[in-house]
This record gives sequence, C-alpha cells and structure tokens, in this order.
Amino acid sequence: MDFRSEYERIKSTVDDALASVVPKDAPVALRDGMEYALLGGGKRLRPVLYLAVLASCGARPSADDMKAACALECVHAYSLVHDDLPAMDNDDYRRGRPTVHRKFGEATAVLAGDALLTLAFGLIAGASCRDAKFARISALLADNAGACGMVGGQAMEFEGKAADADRLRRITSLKTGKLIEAAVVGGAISAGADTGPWKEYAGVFGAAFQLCDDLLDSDSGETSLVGALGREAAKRELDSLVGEAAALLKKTGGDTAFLEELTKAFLLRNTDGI
Ligand code: GRG
Repeated sequence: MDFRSEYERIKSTVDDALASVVPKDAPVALRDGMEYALLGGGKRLRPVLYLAVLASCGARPSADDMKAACALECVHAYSLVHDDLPAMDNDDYRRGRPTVHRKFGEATAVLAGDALLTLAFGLIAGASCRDAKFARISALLADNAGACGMVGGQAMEFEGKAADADRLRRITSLKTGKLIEAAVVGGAISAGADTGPWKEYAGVFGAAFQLCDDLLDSDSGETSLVGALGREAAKRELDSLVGEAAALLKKTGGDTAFLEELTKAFLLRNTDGI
C-alpha cells in the first residue's frame, strides 16, 4: 500500500461527497460563504480518520457513512470560521486565502458557521432515520463538539487564567482532541467495534496533533504548550506521544497498517508534509 495515494483516494471520496452538501437554495451570499469555508482546501483529516477506522475494522463505508464523514468536516469548517472572527483570533488569512469574514463580512461569516453546524446535524439526522447507529454517532458528535468538548475548550481560552502546561493540555484535549475523538470513535461505532481502545488512541493522537501544529507554528508563543515547556521538551513530549499512539493502535485489534502510516505522517509532519 502506498500511503499517500491511499490517503488521496479516501480524501477525494470525501471531497466528492462534500461538493453537494451545501443547499443550493440558500441565500447566495450565505451559500457562497459556506462553500468557501467547506470546499476551499484542508486536509480532511477528520472524515479520513472516520473512514480509515471503519476500514480498519473490516467494514465498507455506506452512503450514510459518507454523510457522517461530511458532518465531521462541516463541524470542523464552522469551528475554523468562528475561530478566525475578530471576537476570537481575528485572523485575516487561513489556508493561504482571506478568512471568511475578510472576504464576505462578519455577519455572513457568523451565519455561514451557524449554518454549517446545523447542516452537520441535518446530515446525521437523515442517516439516523435509516440506521439507529447514526443516532449514537450524532450524540457523540454533539457531546464532543459542544460545551463540554470543542466549544468548551475554546471558552477556556477566554477565561483569562494563567495557562500552565497542565491547563494547556486540558484545553487541547477539548478544543482539538474532542472532534478527532468523535471521528475515530464514530468510525468504530459504525463498524460495530469496541470503542474503548479507539478512544484511547484518539486522545493521544489529538494531543500530539496539536503539539505538532504548535511546533510548526513559529507564532504559537506563550499561549501554547511549546511556550510553556520550551521547544526541546515539547519535541520530547511529541516523540513520546507518537510512540504511545502507535502502541495504542496495535491494541485496537484492527488492520491498522494505513492508520499507522497516517499517525506518523500527521504527527511527525514537517512544513512540506501532507
Ligand atoms: C470557534 C467553537 C469554536 C471552536 C474553535 C477548531 C478551533 C476551536 C479552533 C481553530 C484553531 C486551532 C489552533 C485549532 C486546533 C485544531 C487545529 C490544529 C485545527 C486545524 O486543523 P487542520 O490542520 O486544518 O485539520 P485543515 O486546514 O487541514 O482543515
């Protein structure tokens, strides 16, 4: 198996499915904002993880699995749009292009994010009507994206408390980790597998993914774990997390060859990585 071509193959099935999820009869500016946020690049890590875990457990993706995979990307896209807003990170660029609010205005960016989040749960609701396992995935996504998950982690960043390493690890486990966990555990639920080992793997993957991102971001500064630990200690922590993730994958009992490669590619990526 060539990892990169397999990754591109799965990603292109996600890109094809995403191309038709934004409702065509939405108001034009809103639709344009949603499509700009959802279809303009990105690695599609969360849907690829969902589909890769499913495959690792020996299951083939159904049309409803593609909807669940798209829902994960819709939640991710909404979170980036809102994170970039002036009230949050106030970023002008993402993925090398103006952010949604810079291109379409703040009101459209808020609404495009709202509509992407709503769309995500609409996609899974349709799947849940056909197969109850998607209701479980929907509840997981709601828990992990919401006030005790990703949004909760984002809210902790605005509490104005001193950020020591343990607090930063906690914020990461919510803000970055919980959506990754929903992708990995969602794939396991769909395949009918034991979710416990997948949840453990996802927790370590999420922590390492954020640490790797911070190490690559020269501006991540004092508010990141790299700032709190120093670069050398952060690199050592990343190495240890990568080893742990690889060991946890083996405990899942699936055919994990592709996920082993993905874990290394994403957690040890350099500036010209995926
Ligand atoms: C605003 C509710 C709300 C939440 C924001 C996701 C998030 C929480 C903030 C985005 C900023 C950030 C540093 C998030 C950490 C996760 C992360 C590294 C996101 C980028 O994910 P990638 O690398 O992005 O998968 P692409 O562009 O590939 O889709």
